[in-house]
Amino acid sequence: MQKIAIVTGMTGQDGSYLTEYLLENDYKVFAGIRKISYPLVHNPNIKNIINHPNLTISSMDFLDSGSIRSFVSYVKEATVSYMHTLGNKVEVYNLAAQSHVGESFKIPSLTHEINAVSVVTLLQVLKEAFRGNFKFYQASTSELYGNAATASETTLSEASEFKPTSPYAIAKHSAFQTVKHYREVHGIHAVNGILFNHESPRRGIDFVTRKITMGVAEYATAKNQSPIRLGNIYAKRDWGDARDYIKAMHMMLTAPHPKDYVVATGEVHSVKDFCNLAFKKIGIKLEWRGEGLDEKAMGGNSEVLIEIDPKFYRPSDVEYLLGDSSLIQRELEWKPEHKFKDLVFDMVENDIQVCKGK
Ligand code: NAP
Ligand code: G4F
Repeated sequence: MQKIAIVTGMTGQDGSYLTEYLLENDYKVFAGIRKISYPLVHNPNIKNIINHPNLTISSMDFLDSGSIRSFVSYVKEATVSYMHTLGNKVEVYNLAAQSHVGESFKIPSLTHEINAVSVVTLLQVLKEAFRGNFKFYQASTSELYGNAATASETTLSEASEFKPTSPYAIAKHSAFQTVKHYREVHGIHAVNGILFNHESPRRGIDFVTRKITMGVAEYATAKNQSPIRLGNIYAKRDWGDARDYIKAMHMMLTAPHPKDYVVATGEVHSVKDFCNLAFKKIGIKLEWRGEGLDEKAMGGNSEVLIEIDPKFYRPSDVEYLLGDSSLIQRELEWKPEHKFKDLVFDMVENDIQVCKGK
C-alpha cells in the first residue's frame, strides 16, 4: 500500500525535517510551497530532498484560497489510483504559518488569515476532495497557554487552561478549535500537536535561540564582533530538538485514535541560561552586570558581548512555559532523545560552519 502525505510549510524548520523523515519511510510526499520561497535551491533546509523522486512540489499560498483548492485537487488527481486500497488515507501535516510571535503584534490580520482562516479553508477543501479518506495534523503550540503558569511556575498539560496573549496565539487557538470541530462533528482523524518550543540548526534566524547561536558563531569567526542585542532574557522556555518533535507528529497521525497531545521535554531554561551555554561552547564564561535595560554580558577581557534592546520587548510576553508530555510518552511511546546542552552546542557548531562558508 503506497503511503501518501501532504506537507504544508516544507521549507521551514519542521517541514523540512518531517519531509525528509517521511521520504525515508517510503512516503510519496506532496508539498505546497508559496511563490516567495522560490528558487528552492537557495534554501539550505531542503537541499537533501529537493530532487527526491517521491517528492512533488506545487504552488500553494495560504493567502489565496483558490491556490489551496487547486493544490488539493492536484493531489487528489495524482493519488486517485492509490486511494482504492481499503484503509489508505492521505496524511496531511499542516505546518505552514506566520510562526513569529513578536511579529504577530505588528501584522495581526495577516497572522490571523494564515494561521486561523486558512486552516478552515484547507480542512473544508480536503473534506470535499477526500471525504473521510484523510488524516490531519495541526501544528498547535504551547503559546496557547499564555501566562497560565507564570505565577505558579507549574507544568502545563493537555488539561491546562488556554489563555492566549498574542495575535499569534489567538489565531492558533482558533485553529485548535477548528481541528477539534472537524474531529468531533465530522469524524475526521484530526489532531492538534501542542508543541513546546523546539529548535535546531534549521531554526529561523529571528527566533531567539538561533539569533544567539549565530551571534556567538559570528563572534568566534570574527565575522561580526558587535554585541548581540536581545529583549526579555528572563523568559523561560521548555526547549526541545525539532528532530525529535517531527517524529511525534508522525506518531499522532499513525496512532489508532485521534487525540491532542502535549510534546515537550519537561525541562525549563531562561534565555539568559541559553546565552551562557552558547558562549561556553566557544570557551567564554559570561559575566553579567547591571539591571534592566542596562544589563550586559561581558567576556573575559571586559568587552560587551550581549546588550538589552527594548526594540525586542513585546507588548505582552509569555514568561514561563514548561510542558508535561507524559500522556504521549505513555500512550504512543514518544520520548525526547536529544539533551538541551547538545542542542545548544550543535546549533553553535553549525553556525560556525555557516560563518566559515562551509
Ligand atoms: P517556520 O520555520 O517559520 O516555517 C513556517 C513555514 O510556513 C515556512 O515553510 C513558510 O514558507 C510557510 N508559510 C508562511 N506563510 C505562508 C503562506 N502564506 N502560505 C504558505 N506557506 C507559508 O516554522 P517552524 O518552526 O518549522 O514551525 C512549524 C509550525 O509549527 C508552524 O505552524 C509554527 O507556528 C508551529 N510551531 C512551532 C514551534 C517551534 O518551536 N518551532 C512550536 C509550536 C508550534 P516560506 O519558506 O515561504 O516562508
Ligand atoms: O524564540 P522566540 O521568538 O519564540 P517564542 O515566542 O517562544 O515562539 C516560538 O515558540 C512557540 C511555542 O511556544 C511557537 F508556537 C512559535 O511559532 C515560535 O516557534 O522567543 C522566545 C523568548 C520570548 O519570551 C522572547 O520575548 O525569547 C524572548 N526574546 C528575548 N530577546 C527574544 C529576543 N525573542 C526573539 N525572537 N528575539 C529576541 O531578540
